[in-house]
This record gives sequence, structure tokens and C-alpha cells, in this order.
Amino acid sequence: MIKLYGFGKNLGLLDASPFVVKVHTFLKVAELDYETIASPHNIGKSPKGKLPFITDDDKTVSDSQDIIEYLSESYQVNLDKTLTEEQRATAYLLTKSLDENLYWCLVWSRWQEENTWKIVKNSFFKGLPFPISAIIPKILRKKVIKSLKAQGTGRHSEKEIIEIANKSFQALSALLGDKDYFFGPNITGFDITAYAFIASFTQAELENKINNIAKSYKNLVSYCDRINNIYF
Ligand SMILES: N[C@@H](CCC(=O)N[C@@H](CS)C(=O)NCC(=O)O)C(=O)O
Repeated sequence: MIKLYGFGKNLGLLDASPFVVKVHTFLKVAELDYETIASPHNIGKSPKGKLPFITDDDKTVSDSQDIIEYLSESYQVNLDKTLTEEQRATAYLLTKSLDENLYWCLVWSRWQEENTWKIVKNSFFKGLPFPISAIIPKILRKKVIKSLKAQGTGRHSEKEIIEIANKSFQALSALLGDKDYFFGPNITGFDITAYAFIASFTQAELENKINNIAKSYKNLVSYCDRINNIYF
């Protein structure tokens, strides 16, 4: 039995992490049976110290990309069979753009932006007893802000970060156009990543500037709603 280790449902999303949402979505689209183990404590069990990871009997695989490749191979799932070699190459680079660029705008919007942080803090850390509830969020926020600085996004101004995110939404909206999925009428591997990231902005129960901009792209909103309705 495949077990998916994530953080758990939060902010009205399937999981707080878009990388975990990616694997959930893949498993749903591929119609594979799986169980979810949802807890922030899973981080401590993860081979790479990050979520998601999966176990499949005695095999453990971490990193959403490696997990999806492992599952595709092991269970003979090929979501990209209708794509040309050139489209597959484009899909890979698009995936990495969301994983490595848009992701950091999401992290910034939740952990650094003051107004959203107040809501995120209450949602991510609810149920923690005092005084841990006063200490842990502070320590983790400091760590995340340090990562944002080291990665580079945290060195931009709020206006610049919002514009970086907007450029991704604009590009995604233009690429999708009025198609059902990014590469045409069939769902493909890139849609798994696109859904996970776009929905993390458009479907989160969070009012902030970045989420509002994402929601202004009507084709992206209806794309995520459609995937929700079909697969979840
Ligand atoms: N490349 C990884 C990225 C996973 C990742 O960054 N996960 C974050 C949550 S969104 C995490 O576990 N962060 C915890 C930490 O860095 O301590 C993947 O694709 O799975």
C-alpha cells in the first residue's frame, strides 16, 4: 500500500504544501490506492527532511518529482503519452519554474508578509499549548525568512515579489487559454504541478494581494475548480 506523508489539510487546501498536493493529485489522476499520513511531525521521519515522501511497502521515496517518476514507472502510469518529445521537455522546464520560482512567492506570501502571517500562524500552529505556541512559530518563521533571503526572493520588495508571481500567473493563463488542460484536451503530467501550485493561491482560504491577483485570472480559477470536481 502506498502511504503519502504530508503536513495535512490546511487553509482549505488538500495540504499546506503544494509539493504534497502534487503527489495527492498524481495518485488521484492515476487512480492508485493510497493512504495519507498527515502530520507536521512527518518532517522528522523524512529522508531529506522535507515533505512529501512516500512509502510503498519497504521502499521510501522523497521529493515530489522523484515520487511521481517512481510511481509512474512502478505502476505503469504515463500521463505524457500524448505529448511529443518537445512538449515533454517544455513540461519539465515549466514544472521547474513553478517548483523553484513561483513556490518562493507562495512561501513569502505566507511566512513573511505581515498580514497573512497572522492568519497563517493561527492556522498552521493551532492547538499548540502555551508557551510552545509562542515559541515555535517564531523560530520557524525566522528560519523560513532566512531561507527566503538565501534563495533570493526575500531580497526583493513586496511590490517586486508580487510582480514576479503575477508574471507566472500571466504566463500560465496565456498558455492555458481556453483549453481544458495545458497541452490540450487530456490531463498530462504538467497539469498535476500546475493545479497544485495555482490552487495553492486561488483556493486557499486567505485574502492577500498575491491570492487576489491569482484569482483575477478566470481561466486559472475555473481550471482548478474543474480538476477539483473531476478528481477530488
Ligand atoms: N523539491 C521538493 C521540495 C519539498 C519542499 O520544499 N517541502 C517543504 C514544504 S512546501 C518542506 O518540507 N519544508 C520543510 C523544511 O524545509 O524544513 C519536492 O519537490 O518535494
